[in-house]
Amino acid sequence: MVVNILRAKHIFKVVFVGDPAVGKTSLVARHVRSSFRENYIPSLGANITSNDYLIDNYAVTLLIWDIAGQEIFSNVREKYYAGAKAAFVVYDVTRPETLNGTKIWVDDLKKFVSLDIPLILVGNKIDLERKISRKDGEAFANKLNAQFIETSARTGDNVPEAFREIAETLINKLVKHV
Ligand code: G3D
Ligand code: MG
Repeated sequence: MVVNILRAKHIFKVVFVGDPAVGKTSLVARHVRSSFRENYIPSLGANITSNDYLIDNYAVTLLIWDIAGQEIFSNVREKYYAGAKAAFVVYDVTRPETLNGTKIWVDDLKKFVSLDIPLILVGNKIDLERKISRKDGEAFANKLNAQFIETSARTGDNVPEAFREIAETLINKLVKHV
């Protein structure tokens, strides 16, 4: 019985937010290329992919929602965010305005989801010449009460780690209550 519970699948919706062209779609594409099931839902303007993890015997599936267009329109925003259990909040380390933009995305997200969902602030494009230091990114993550990671969707640097971090955080929160 205990074994069955441990093996039950835990499915979490996670959403990507962030300014246009920060690399949201590239991060998802880089991560799910090998094992992917993709679903474009035109009425939501979202791409949904899924990825499976085994974390300490817990089977975890992330349903990863990515805004398909550059804009998220008000009439679909609620559906895009609804039921999200975590969010990737992405900025581009070469464009400082995108880091400030994350605050607006997080404020918007929190109008629709529980205030305490795990957030991971992702500084993407570290293969390029950066304008935002790691330290400044970390400080911003602290203010947002978010985890922090820097990635490159181009080279793949830290991309699996970002997804795994979210999967681990979610399973810890749900199952282990930590
Ligand atoms: P979005 O989904 O957030 O709007 P995209 O962003 O994933 O569409 O990426 C926007 C552009 O940034 C793309 O360039 C993409 O190739 C590039 N990009 C994304 N991530 C990285 C990265 O880590 N490093 C580098 N060097 N470029 C990246 P194009 O030219 O196709 O528009
Ligand atoms: Mg995109």
